[in-house]
Amino acid sequence: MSDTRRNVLVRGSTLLGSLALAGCTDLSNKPWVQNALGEVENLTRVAQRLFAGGHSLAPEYSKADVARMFRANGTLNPGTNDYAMHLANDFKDWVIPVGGLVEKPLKLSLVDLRRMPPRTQITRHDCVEGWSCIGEWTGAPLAPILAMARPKPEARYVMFYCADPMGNGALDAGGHIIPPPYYYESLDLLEATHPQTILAYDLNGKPLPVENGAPIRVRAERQLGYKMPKYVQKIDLVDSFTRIGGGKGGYWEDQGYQWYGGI
Ligand SMILES: Nc1nc2c(c(=O)[nH]1)N[C@H]1C(S)=C(S)[C@@H](COP(=O)(O)O)O[C@H]1N2
Ligand SMILES: [Mo]
Repeated sequence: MSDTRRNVLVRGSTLLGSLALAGCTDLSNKPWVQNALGEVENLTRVAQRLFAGGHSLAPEYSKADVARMFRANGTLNPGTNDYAMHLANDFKDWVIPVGGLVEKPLKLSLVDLRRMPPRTQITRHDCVEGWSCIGEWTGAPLAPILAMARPKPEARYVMFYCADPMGNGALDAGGHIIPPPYYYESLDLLEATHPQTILAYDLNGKPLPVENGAPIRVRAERQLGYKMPKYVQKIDLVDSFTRIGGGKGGYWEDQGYQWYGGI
């Protein structure tokens, strides 16, 4: 690794440190943003080398196109005691660890995420079940977050683990409870570093409603609905997902949907 590259990385690694400091609100501060941008460019290059394709943008719409009520689908409330506690507490203790194959694991609170330079996008959501809906999403772009965590060279996919159990579980032949799987999804590094891939916290200018994934859901605008996990509680970088869950990269993929959910 060149010295310049190492310096960029070392400076980059202080980004979250300063973010986590109470009272650090100066995000327009130039070195912060510029270092982050350098990191993102490096990571994008790595992702484009690993996976064919580029970062063409999904269409964006105007305020006039936004649906009055954004439709909700799938889990509308995780319904667990743990989630109910976080909801009652305004998600103040909701912390998303970013780990796995990274040099610098992170822990992101909602305050951390809201302090990062935001992105707002008005986009059309397409569900495989045959409906679409246009909404305005605001959140923290994932690319600079991953750049701060510094993916190891082996990292290829970003796994998102959600707070909602899918179903009630079952009983095995011996009467033992088999717990239900939780929703999870994955994106490759190319999609994860796409500029329209954000950890969204607002829908139409207000904190995400529970039914749309409060407090944090992924928006990856070139993807079908099921590729955008709601209620995200943990992020992991991995080299392969074949040993995770049913091995197909996501809850719906394990039920037979295609892993590639590009539109
Ligand atoms: N955690 C979680 N994420 C999820 C789902 C879900 O059931 N649980 N459903 C998926 C599907 S199929 C769609 S179409 C969208 C629906 O998002 P919405 O409820 O905001 O419309 O979320 C996706 N992400
Ligand atoms: Mo969907």
